[in-house]
Amino acid sequence: MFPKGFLWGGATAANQIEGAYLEDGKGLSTADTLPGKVRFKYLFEPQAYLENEFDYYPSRKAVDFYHHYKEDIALMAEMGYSCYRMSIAWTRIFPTGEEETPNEAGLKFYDDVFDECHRYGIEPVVTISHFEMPLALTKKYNGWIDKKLIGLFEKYAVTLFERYKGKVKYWLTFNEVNSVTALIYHSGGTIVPKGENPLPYGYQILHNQAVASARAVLRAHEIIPGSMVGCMMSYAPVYAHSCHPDDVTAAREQYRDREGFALDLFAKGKYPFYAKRWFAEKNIRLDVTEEELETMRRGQCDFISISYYMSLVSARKEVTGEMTAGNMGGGLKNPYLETSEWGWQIDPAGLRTSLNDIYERYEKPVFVVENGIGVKEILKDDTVEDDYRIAYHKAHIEQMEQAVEDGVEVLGYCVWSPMDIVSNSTGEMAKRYGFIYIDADDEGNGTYRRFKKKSFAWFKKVTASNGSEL
Ligand code: BGP
Repeated sequence: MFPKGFLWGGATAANQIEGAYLEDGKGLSTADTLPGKVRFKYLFEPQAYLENEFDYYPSRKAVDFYHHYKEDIALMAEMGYSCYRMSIAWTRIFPTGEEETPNEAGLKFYDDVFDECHRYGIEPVVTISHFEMPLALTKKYNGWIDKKLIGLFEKYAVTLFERYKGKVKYWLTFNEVNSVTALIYHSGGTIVPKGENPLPYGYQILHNQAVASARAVLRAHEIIPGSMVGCMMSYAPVYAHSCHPDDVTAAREQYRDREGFALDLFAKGKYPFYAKRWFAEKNIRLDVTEEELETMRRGQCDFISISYYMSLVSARKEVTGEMTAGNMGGGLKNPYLETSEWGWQIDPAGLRTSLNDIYERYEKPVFVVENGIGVKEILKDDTVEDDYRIAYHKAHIEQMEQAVEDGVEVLGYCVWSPMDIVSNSTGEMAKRYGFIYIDADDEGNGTYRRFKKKSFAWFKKVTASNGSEL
């Protein structure tokens, strides 16, 4: 049984849905430099994104939410959404990140979007930075490796809090912030010089974003009394490959590496007890001040939000076996689980495990802000019979309900995604997550018309029954 007021909705990201990449004063963002299918090919040599001209940039048009937002929000309302998780493009507000005054046309666009949401009683849940930032800050400061970004982010966040006070109560600071130690350009806008060890860069950026996040939490509470500011993590439980004690150790290490370390910074406001050894073994020395540590302590997040797609298997070094892909990287294949066409292991029970583990460790409310399955689909008779998507979400909602029955405080559930949008990791439209099909292909061809899939009517029943009718 889900509690009264449980939030049901869907999630998107500005750079994956809006398009209009230079319209109404918007500046170039790092996401606008990412090409299509080769997008992750250059992930570890991002200089290539700035030096080459590619034939197509999916984020520049995305699915044109910028001009379709009234129609799209009406469709979300028709599915009975009570919340909509979306992100604001920093470059619509501060095109280079350093303007004295914000871009009024950009502020107005999101005013219109929030007003449209409230027309239907939909609560916006706003990600301040979702895998994009002004490209100008990469070019001038090399992104988040420079602590100047902390102040610029605070200025951006305060501008949003002051403008949207009364329209937005729920905020998330950085999308999948634990990805930044791996996706250094993608999440931090920083280019690691060729041949240098990326890890010190990754952990300095994570520190800088933890300080920035804490400052945003403190300012939000000051400007918008009653506001709730969450951190956002890509979360996957890590299972030991066997009961061999060294497999258990390997799983604990991978958990800490993937999410545990970052969660402590944002949800406890401090470095984990094992950090000293962690940094010594990785030969990392951070630039950290006492004042920053104090800010982190005072600016811990109010809740923990997660994307949940899969679980992972970890084993001691000598174990080999079939591998599988995943969000932010895969691992050993789990023989008990099916995978999506992109190799992501489907594990509904892992969601109950994740929610229990997080709540037990941090005793803060948890918000599932992404869960979904990407599938190759073809429109037939103006719809898609996506029974597999209904089965996927039904199974995950059932497990989430078990976590609620266990006593975990879960704030809400947002599917990824209300409609087909640009894939973050592959730049494809072909990896379709939506309950609404969009007629657009990987190269941006199509009518961009919206079509309801079978799951659209199903989700309407879920929201209308507060999750009791699945
Ligand atoms: C998460 C991102 C989302 C979304 C999702 C699906 O990592 O927070 O932005 O993209 O993954 O992944 P993909 O689009 O790569 O299939």
